[in-house]
Amino acid sequence: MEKNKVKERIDELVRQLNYYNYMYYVENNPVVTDYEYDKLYHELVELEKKYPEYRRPDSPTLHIGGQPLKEFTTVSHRIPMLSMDNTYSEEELIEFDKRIKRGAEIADIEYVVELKYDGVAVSLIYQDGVFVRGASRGDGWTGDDITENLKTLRTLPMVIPYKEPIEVRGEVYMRKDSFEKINEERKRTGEVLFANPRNATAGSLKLLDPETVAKRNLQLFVYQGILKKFTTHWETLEFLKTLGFPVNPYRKLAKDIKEVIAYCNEWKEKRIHLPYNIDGMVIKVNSLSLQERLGTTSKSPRWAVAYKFPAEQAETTLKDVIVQVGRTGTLTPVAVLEPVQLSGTTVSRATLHNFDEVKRLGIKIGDRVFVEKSGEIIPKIVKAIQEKRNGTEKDIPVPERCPVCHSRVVKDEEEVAIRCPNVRCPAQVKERIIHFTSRDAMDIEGLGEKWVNILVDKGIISDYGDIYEEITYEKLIGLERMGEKSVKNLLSAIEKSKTRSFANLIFALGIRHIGVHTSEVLAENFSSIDELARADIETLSDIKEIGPVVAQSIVDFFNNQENLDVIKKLKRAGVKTEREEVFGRSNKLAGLTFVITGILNGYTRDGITNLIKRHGGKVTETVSGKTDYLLCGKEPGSKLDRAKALGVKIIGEEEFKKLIGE
Ligand code: 0OW
Repeated sequence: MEKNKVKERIDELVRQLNYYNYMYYVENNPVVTDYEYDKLYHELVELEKKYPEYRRPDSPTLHIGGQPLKEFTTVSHRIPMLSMDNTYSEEELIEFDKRIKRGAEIADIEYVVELKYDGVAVSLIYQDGVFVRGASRGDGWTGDDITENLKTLRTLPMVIPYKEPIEVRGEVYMRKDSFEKINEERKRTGEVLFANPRNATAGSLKLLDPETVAKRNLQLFVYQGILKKFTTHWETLEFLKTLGFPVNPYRKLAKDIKEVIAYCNEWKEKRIHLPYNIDGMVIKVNSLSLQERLGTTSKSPRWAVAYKFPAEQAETTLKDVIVQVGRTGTLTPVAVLEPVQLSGTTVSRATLHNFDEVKRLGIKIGDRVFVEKSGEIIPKIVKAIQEKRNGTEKDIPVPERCPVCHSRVVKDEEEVAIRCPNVRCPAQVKERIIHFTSRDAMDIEGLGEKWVNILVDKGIISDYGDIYEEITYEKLIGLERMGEKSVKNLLSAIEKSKTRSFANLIFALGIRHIGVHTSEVLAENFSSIDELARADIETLSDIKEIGPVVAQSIVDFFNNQENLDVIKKLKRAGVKTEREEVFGRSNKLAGLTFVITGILNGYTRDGITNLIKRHGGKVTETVSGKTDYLLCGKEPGSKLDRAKALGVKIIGEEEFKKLIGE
């Protein structure tokens, strides 16, 4: 294709794909199938690779995220990003309205009422219609330059059909379902959970690697446009929508404060049906010239207020505080409550997150307390009702010793958590072995929580190295509910686990902060456990995606003699502690392109991708004429139909293993 045809094709593809994205993400109304979209997207990626000079600043391929930063630069807001005064009742709203009328000496004030998205405020600057800078609100005057991270938001337009300088402000937020999914993944990989979608959003925008941000499925609603074109806020929002910005459809032009109050009450009930959290409503004077005249105080505008919904609260008694010890030794206080009804569920537990929180709340055992379920999934204690104390309440001491093994606890300087440092603590021993045998680790069928607890309590195993040396036919057959068949199954599952992939083994070790993905990154960069154990902080930090906290955690793990002793047991038992490719990186798949669909038995998606690459093959997302093999697992997706239609060879896991001589 000659050059000008290529440029035309790229322009056409970008226009089409951006329109499909807008309809899918902003209007929630997809106009093409995923496969149609993938095909065009794949064509654009290939053309941009061949003709980088024609890559456009508004190309949808920019949403995948650029290179990781070492740190954020600080930028200042030309106009400070102020927060708002809060109101909590109709009376306060009426008071606000009276104040405006006095200040403006006008009898009738028109307001715009918007939802108050519970996220993180950002500023977006466009020059000549191109997104050039994105910043966090920070303290209102200066914030972090998070342009690269914001480019990963599918709902943020990279280019707009407006060439004058314009700044747009909005709220980045996370949908409730994305929040659930991310916390499930973090639970599986032993990472600290996010308390609510807002924290998850703030944590995600603080990441230095945009590719990781892109996986957090962050969304955006814009709520303000700073440009000299209109006389009212309402027109500005309408205009922003025509430029392609995601403007929330739920907003009201209220002719007086009565209509404002009615709209707020309407949403107090309706908000639980929204796919994202709102923590109130925002009320703004509609006239921009009146906004200008009213001006701002040092921290907030006089022409806007937030109306906060009263969070669902209930009163009950704090009966006890128990301390849970997790796999990595973290001690977490949990409140045991007198069961109470709260937004449709019976609540008898509330998380206290950590002991700093216990101190901040100043709660005592026996207290009457208010519990609340606002954005969080797990209810939290908001305050102790001190005036109801009768002197019998008991202080909650910060534990000096682990409740399970009585070792002296340690406090992590960079975290508020306190931990039991004893790797032999029974609570940690059990949690670590359960983690070791779990699906994404060594995947030992039949050795889950129940049997690990039995075998540890009977003193048969005390670390995951013992699994291979101490679990014998004789010891098992004597246990109740362990018949001949299940003994045989368990022993063969243990045997089979010795050849799990190197990445699975790294994950199975249970090093703090190391999840499934980081394990695969490490498996890519080190060829054996010994080599990983020798790595120092610099070597580890040089690896993309390995930050200083993770690097330190790895070094600490291998500096602990107990851990090295357990690894010796694994080696003695013949567990593979080297990367597969040490048994032969090959060119068996050189020049071959694979697409993967469905669930594969022995591999995660990243694992199989890396394996194909190690044997010289290529992996792409969409089936096309260039695809040599479709590697098909259980419950294949639409790619299977596509492969059949194109006559692409379809193979399963076994044929694939033959291809690489496994
Ligand atoms: N979170 C929101 C929201 C909104 C600004 C304009 C000047 C003062 C408030 O939904 N819908 N509208 C505004 O308007 N602000 C919002 O959130 C604020 C921004 C900074 C702190 C809050 O998150």
